[in-house]
Amino acid sequence: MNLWFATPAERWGEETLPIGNGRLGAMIFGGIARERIQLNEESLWLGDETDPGAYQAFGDLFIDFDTKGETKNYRRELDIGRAVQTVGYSRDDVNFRREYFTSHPAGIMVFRFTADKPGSLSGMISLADSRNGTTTANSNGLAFQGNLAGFVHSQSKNKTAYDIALDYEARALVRHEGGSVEAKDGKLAFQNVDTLTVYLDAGTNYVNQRDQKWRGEHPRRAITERLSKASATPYAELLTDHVKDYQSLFNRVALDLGKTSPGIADLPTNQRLISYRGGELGKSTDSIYDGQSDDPNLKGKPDPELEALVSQYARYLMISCSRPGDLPANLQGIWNESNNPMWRCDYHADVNIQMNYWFTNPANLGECFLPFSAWLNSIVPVRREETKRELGFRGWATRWENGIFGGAACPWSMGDAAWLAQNLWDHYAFTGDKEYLRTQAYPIFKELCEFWEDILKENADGKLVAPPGKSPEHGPVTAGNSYDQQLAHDLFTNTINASRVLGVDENFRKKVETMRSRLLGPKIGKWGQLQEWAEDIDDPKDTHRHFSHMIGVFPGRQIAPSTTPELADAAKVSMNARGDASTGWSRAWKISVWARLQDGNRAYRILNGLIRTSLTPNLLATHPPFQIDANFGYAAGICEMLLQSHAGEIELLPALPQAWPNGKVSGLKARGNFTVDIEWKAGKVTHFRLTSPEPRQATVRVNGETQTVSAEILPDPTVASRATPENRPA
Ligand code: FUC
Repeated sequence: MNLWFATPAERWGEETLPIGNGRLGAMIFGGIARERIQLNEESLWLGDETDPGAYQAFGDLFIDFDTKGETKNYRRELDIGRAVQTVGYSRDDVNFRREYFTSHPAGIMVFRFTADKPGSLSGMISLADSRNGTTTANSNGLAFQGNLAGFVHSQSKNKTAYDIALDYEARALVRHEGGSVEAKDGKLAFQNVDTLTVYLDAGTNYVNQRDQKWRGEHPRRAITERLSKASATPYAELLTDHVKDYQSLFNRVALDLGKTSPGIADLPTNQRLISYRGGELGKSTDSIYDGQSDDPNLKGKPDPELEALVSQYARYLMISCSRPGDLPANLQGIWNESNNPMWRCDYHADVNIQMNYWFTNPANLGECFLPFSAWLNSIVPVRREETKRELGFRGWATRWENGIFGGAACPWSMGDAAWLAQNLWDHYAFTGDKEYLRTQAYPIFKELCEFWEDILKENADGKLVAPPGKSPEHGPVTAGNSYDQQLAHDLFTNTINASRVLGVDENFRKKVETMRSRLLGPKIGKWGQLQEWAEDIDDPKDTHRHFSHMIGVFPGRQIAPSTTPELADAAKVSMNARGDASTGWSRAWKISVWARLQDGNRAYRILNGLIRTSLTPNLLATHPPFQIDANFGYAAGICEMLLQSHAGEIELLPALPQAWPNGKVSGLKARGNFTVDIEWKAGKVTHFRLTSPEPRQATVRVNGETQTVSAEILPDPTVASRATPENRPA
């Protein structure tokens, strides 16, 4: 459960190791003479209601240590079983140790520096605003504050200023044992200290309420309160509370895909990646993670523990960047060091944010999904207004790029909103939480159906088709693209089901049923492919990273080998033409698509290729600098390979590859709020268990045969699945 390195990180995003508590995040370099801790807070965004703006870096904490002598036994480590990062080394017979964590219960970050000989720590602490604001210091700590007025992201074309400018503030409180600490020129000098503890917090005045103009109280009061409370708590207690809170989520799933030989499992993570790829140990890893090329001549060493680690790492990352009450994970989760980040580090709604959240429920992190719902509900009023103003339709739509104030950019993309709504449906389908469905999801479904009612047009054959648009993000602008058609079908299906479950809107439901039956459906084209466009124009040489006509296979459920075998075969033809290699998130999606098409070996080959080519040494997925969707999409793929529940039954090991003949998994979730444990040997299920908080039965497919199984009653650990619209505290 560890990522570890024998050297400090040099490159942000590729070598630094992330920590976070949902709201606050940091990337830690672990430098010996200079420690750099790069800081983020989720709500530090530029933008307004007409432009997504961009997510911003917050600042950096630097610690310069007085160092003399030779450093030995350096080890930098992230324990994802406890969500604690450590750095250890020795010099002149003194052992130095650092510990870093971000506590969700205490709401702050804690960094502790110790040595086993008293008085060994001397140096200087600085705190820097990413916008060059002034830092003030007193003997207790450091602080900076500012306002985002005057900053504009380079992609915000017609903007010289945004209508919204958030206030922000960061504070570090410093405590020490032994020696002395004093303020000096906006920094803190520490001399002959035994133990140094830094408590850090940052925030903005953002609230997710449009009627409050997106701004609430200045963050200073909350920051000061959290810091004084945390610094008055014994360190051991802070740490214990943090680990307990983290493990209450993380420990729900255990995954064993087979044993790795100790010689490989013990390698530092960067070397382990080289071994996995079949490269030469000790060599630089640079050429490995270019995201595209995979040298088939390199025979990598099997490392099933790494394959499982990458999946559990996704759970670590999700717990660290998306907790109830927070904003959802953006393109980089919460970690970003740039004020002009790639793709605004935003919420892309034509696959990326949806992919971030595909695995949360299957991987038993239902609570971590709630920020997605809260964000989506918060932006609806803005989206509705712009839709009415520009398109004249009821309901709402969005565009590919989205921010936190409802502003969106790029062309209108009709299917995007229905795709976002699909995640909401899935949250209900997994948790069975009707209150959630009634308050957070169904109102969105209903309004989106009205939008589709307004935009669908009858074609010459009497079928309903979406207006001209793009199939993300390539090809011509045409009517009735599979992207839109499949998503309308999905939305209508979810709306029909939801209105039945809630016992509401019978007449409306009938109308939606009629619309669904009249939709132009999936078509098989001249080379046997599943058509991406209404016209039979797919190019068999097209290897574009998006393959939006597969939404019906995964994450949707319109096309499946058991229900629509011809369409499933056509999907295989298209996916074969698209090929396996692509950028990280595209590979990740392919794992799940092939798992749904029940080809476990193919899914495995893609998963293997993703690790070989698309992970940087810190196991984050590259799409320079990195993009977290592929980490999350990878975990979704593993879940789909081991368990599926979209087709009315729970299927165990639907796409198990030969590479994992023996293994076990516990704690995965199936639709209907079942928790599932599976053990297998020689590719066959040898033991399984279904639990549920309520007495209920399920049809379970085990080794090709179905059986009716009564679940054992077990309380549900998901504490916060009952969501009310989150009023995010400033
Ligand atoms: C979509 C993708 C790009 C990138 C961006 C953030 O536009 O096509 O590859 O992932 O989102």
